[in-house]
Amino acid sequence: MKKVITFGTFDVFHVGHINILERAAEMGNYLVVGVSSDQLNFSKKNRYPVYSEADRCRIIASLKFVDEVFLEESLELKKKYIEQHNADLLVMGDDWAGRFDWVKDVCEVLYLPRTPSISTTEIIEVVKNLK
Ligand code: C2G
Repeated sequence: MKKVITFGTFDVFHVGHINILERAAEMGNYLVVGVSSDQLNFSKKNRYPVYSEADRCRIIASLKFVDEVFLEESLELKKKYIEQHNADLLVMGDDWAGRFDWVKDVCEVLYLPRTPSISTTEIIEVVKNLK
């Protein structure tokens, strides 16, 4: 059995999120997703997500190719989360390329290409400018 783990905020859920989660799931037999907490998001991006962490976890947990969801409280705890879940492979989008290579002693690390032309930030801007 190959366990895959991935992390993200998944705020204002969109097709780019589906694409990476689906591709991550295809890399193994079991997919665990660490959803960034509201607090972690604030510390990274200086704003709270539009959707609460409870709602974001519920959305991700409802996907047919996701087996398990937990809350990611800190980027520095990545190795601990990987070990706790016995993950064999960490998958991230390539906007994070190289940034998690430091966990390579506990699991494989793979960066997949992001889906072009879609992001939560862009959706927020489009909605703001709707007349
Ligand atoms: N993603 C993608 N294509 C997009 C947008 C996002 O493939 N057009 C991927 C990102 O590369 C990431 C995942 O979707 O792997 C989640 O993206 P975000 O919600 O933006 O996650 P982020 O805030 O970068 O949090 O510990 C890592 C962090 O929690 C990642």
